[in-house]
Amino acid sequence: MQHYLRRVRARLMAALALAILLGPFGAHLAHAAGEDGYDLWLRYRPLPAARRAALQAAATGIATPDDTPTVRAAEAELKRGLAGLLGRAPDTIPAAGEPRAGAVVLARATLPAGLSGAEAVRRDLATLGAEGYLVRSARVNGKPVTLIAANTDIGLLYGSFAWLRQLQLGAAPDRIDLLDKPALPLRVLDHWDNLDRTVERGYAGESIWNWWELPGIIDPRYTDYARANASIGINGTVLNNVNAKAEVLSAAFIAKTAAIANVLRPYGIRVYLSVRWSTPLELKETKTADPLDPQVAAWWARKADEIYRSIPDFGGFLVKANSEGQPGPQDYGRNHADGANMLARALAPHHGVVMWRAFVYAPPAHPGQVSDRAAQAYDQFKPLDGKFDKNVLVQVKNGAIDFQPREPAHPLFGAMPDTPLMMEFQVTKEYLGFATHLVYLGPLFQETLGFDTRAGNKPMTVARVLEGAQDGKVGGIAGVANIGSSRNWTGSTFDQANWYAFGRLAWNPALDSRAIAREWAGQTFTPDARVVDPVVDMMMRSREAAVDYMTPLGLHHMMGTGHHYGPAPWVDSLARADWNPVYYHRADNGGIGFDRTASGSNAVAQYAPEVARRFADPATTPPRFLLWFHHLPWDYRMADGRTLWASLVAHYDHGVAEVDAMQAEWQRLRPYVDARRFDDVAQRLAQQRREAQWWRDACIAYFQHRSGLPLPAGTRPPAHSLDYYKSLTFPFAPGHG
Ligand code: GCW
Repeated sequence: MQHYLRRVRARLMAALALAILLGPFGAHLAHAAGEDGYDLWLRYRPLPAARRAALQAAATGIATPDDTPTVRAAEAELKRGLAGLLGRAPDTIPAAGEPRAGAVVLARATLPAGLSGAEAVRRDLATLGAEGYLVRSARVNGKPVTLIAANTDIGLLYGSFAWLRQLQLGAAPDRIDLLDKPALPLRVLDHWDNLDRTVERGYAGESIWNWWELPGIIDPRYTDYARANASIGINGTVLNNVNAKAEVLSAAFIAKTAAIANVLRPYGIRVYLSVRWSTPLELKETKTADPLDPQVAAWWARKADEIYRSIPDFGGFLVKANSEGQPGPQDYGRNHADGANMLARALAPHHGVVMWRAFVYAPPAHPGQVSDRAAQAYDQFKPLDGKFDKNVLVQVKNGAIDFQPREPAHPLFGAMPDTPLMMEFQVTKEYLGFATHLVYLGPLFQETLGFDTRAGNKPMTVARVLEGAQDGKVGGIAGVANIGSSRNWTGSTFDQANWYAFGRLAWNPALDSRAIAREWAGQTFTPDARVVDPVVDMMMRSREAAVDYMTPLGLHHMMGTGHHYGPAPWVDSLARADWNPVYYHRADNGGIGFDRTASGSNAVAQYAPEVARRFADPATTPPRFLLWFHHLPWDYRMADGRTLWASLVAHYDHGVAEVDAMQAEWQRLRPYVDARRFDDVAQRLAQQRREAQWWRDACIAYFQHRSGLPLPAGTRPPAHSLDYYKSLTFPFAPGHG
């Protein structure tokens, strides 16, 4: 009892200290003793008193245009947001009524009579396209209002979310002046969710799609999913795993999909399905799945008609074909374009698209053969450039191997000028510590989007390629979702930031990942700089930390077999050579690294000549990609004078030290963060610290065994023997397909 009272007293003291420390932004944290994270970045906690007064005057009512589901969604969000920020929701002003002073006026195309600066607004609207918006302070017949204007309903919804974001971040209402539109038309989440609700590479519980109960039972969570996505501009979702089942195209599942589409539609989100190449064959409705067989094409056309009858705005199909055992057109001697175009023709009359994945690689002819997996997608797709129908997008993973902690950008981004490309990022952290490790992916996304592929002798970033800067072929961005049914959606607080950053960069690939982190932290915790600064600092160093304690200097694919949890650089016995970590690092007593120059696989030649030249020479290859492109002796001299061996060990040590620093930084935030989220993050960081040490120790033990070299002076020896690390097994690790 005494113990209990002591604890209560300690909590009260902590709350008091919190209120004093936080000053203006304290109110909304002090009462939030335990947040469960369900609200994501849409928390709308009460503003500090001074800010509240200003907003009160600027939110006396909401005037909306005619009643559509999307306008209703915008109005509902504004009310919800303002109710939270102010403590009361404003009234709706009927469309016919003249806006009162302090009204929030939603204007779609038709501007209110008596609007100041109407000409400028009209000019701006003309630049905003179908999804853009503007938000600014204006006057209607002399009365001050906040104007949210767009050409379409969805623009109004995006504008409403953007305004609320600024308010949550503490902006003064009369200073908010926004003009924005997305750079890319397709901003899509790919769910690797199976129809039995397991999630391939999912670390946040089971799938949010309750297929069994659909379409009769609609989980209100679908609406919150739509709100969260619309708030960052995501406008498409692929509901099921790319390792797809034929049944998803049965009438029963089309009805379930339609029920989800109905919930998402007002939020501007289209649904897509992953389809299995052999579906008609497996459903026993055709005798073959050959794309050039007219019966097969007719089947897909009928299936498309059937889908569009219940989902008129269905987005289209995502396809993984002839990849990792999935069937595909090559089974019939056809190529990827034959397959994609057949499906594209079934969808074209309905304005649907095919997102055809370029993630393909075949087994080497014999073990040990240097058929570089990194080179295979290019080899298969480059010759097909220009051969795809207009409504096909080729979806390319950010790097040529597989969502590693670091990869150079995929060479296909610089090699398909006549094909619209989609970026595929992985938001779920299959290779980056699952939902346990704090790894903010913003810098990884930004690094790839900013990679200069070169066009002729001019700069051409991957982002500009996706935007069609080179040739007008506009693409899109997809992210493999990290969302599940855990209460906080993503399994951990900081993994919410990866969903957020993905959406923001899909909207505008030129955004800065640090600025995005600031936005996210300000909304997720508090805009107080005493919290935002250290949180953002932790986030910004976190990805490099993971690279360092897992796969520094361009190493890749050394994770445990199947589940991809933890280090396993020693694995050399899997059926396919290119599934074994030893295939990728090639460490022996002579050296380490994959030679992708002319003396090796020559994959480097798949980049534009200027880029290839830089990567072909170890001296001009950035250290972060060194062992990706080169096999080098252990005593190779790095630019800083250290040997490669000493540098490798130092990177491992630095990675672990960075987690120490992140832990210490988080501890200092204890007074500012509600206990529930604070404790959860602290526990995860402690686990990350243990796993970082394990990675470091196991890899150093193994590479020392390969190199036969002594540890550099002053290096702490691994805690256990190499045999110990090799003996660890992990049955039931999550996310394993
Ligand atoms: O990253 C790998 C994963 C598989 C995945 C595959 C792919 C969906 O380990 O789980 O399958 O890539 O992207 O198709």
